[in-house]
Amino acid sequence: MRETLQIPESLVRLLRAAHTVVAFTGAGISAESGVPTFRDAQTGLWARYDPRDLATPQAFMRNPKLVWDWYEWRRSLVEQAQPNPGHRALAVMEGLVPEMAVVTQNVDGLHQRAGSQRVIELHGRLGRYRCFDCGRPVRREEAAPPGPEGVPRCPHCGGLIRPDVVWFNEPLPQDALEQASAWMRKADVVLIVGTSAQVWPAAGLPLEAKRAGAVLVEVNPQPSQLAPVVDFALRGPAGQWLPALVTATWPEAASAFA
Ligand code: BV8
Ligand code: ZN
Repeated sequence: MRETLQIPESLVRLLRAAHTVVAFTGAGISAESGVPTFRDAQTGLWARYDPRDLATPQAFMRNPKLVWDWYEWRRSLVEQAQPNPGHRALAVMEGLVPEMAVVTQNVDGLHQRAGSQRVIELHGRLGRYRCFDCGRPVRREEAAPPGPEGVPRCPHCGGLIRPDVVWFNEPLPQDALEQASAWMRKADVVLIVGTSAQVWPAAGLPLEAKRAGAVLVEVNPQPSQLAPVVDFALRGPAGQWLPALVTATWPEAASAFA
């Protein structure tokens, strides 16, 4: 029998009284779906690469096929993955609070597949592509055949196509960042789930919420860089603690996890 996860009564009261809830998520919420986090050693043929050396425009210019293949590998991992109870708990919560948004650093689309309606993707999305040169969105099926670099090309200008994700040293999509910031400033409770909070400017968003008076709750087996400023820490896997949090706060929703 799994030990019952004790949710502090004060947190239950705060969540029940909350009007606006924001979930700020990172790779850790998808770990229980079998999608490796950035901090985990990468598996198989990618074990010898540090993601931060691959997720840059410089890496793509230096070796387009290596970066392309790495993203295609991750895209196949994600397509085989299923949302886990952590993703589903956030989707259930969205129907139980007056208003809620998920602000995610993840590019795996698992929040949407779990049923979350309002998801703000700060770092783009696997499986979506754009031209490295002219920037136009390019659907995989309309891409021109690969050139000598072994990467499909843009049907408009012949440039290389690339995953539509935000690489290091690239700006975040302005509209996503502004929407995320607006949600953080009006949040009553922010759930910080599965992120080491080392990547900026995303990691600064929960601090905006705190400055505006939000209560911060961290759900993570390890303390993140935001641990010193959170009000509650649920030290364990999101796949266990988020369902426990929803069930403790809204007992009528328990059937969602039966
Ligand atoms: C930019 C998409 C400027 C691609 C990603 C200020 C200070 C310091 C540095 C900077 C700064 N401002 C900018 C920088 C540089 C850089 C940066 O932040 N560097 C860091 C490394 C120091 N930032 C940038 O380059 C950003 N761009 O600022 O541009 C600019 C402006 C104008 C014009 C030109 C330029 C762009 C950053 C975005 C990079 N793209 N992803 C892809 O996916 O391939 S980042 C990528 O890594 C993820 O999206 C994510 O954001 C990050 C990984 O972080 P996490 O999600 O937190 O995952 P991680 O593995 O780290 O941690 C997992 C956590 O889960 C752990 O805590 C673990 O304990 C926990 N966990 C594990 N299992 C579970 C669990 N939790 C719950 N349940 C479990 N079961
Ligand atoms: Zn193009």
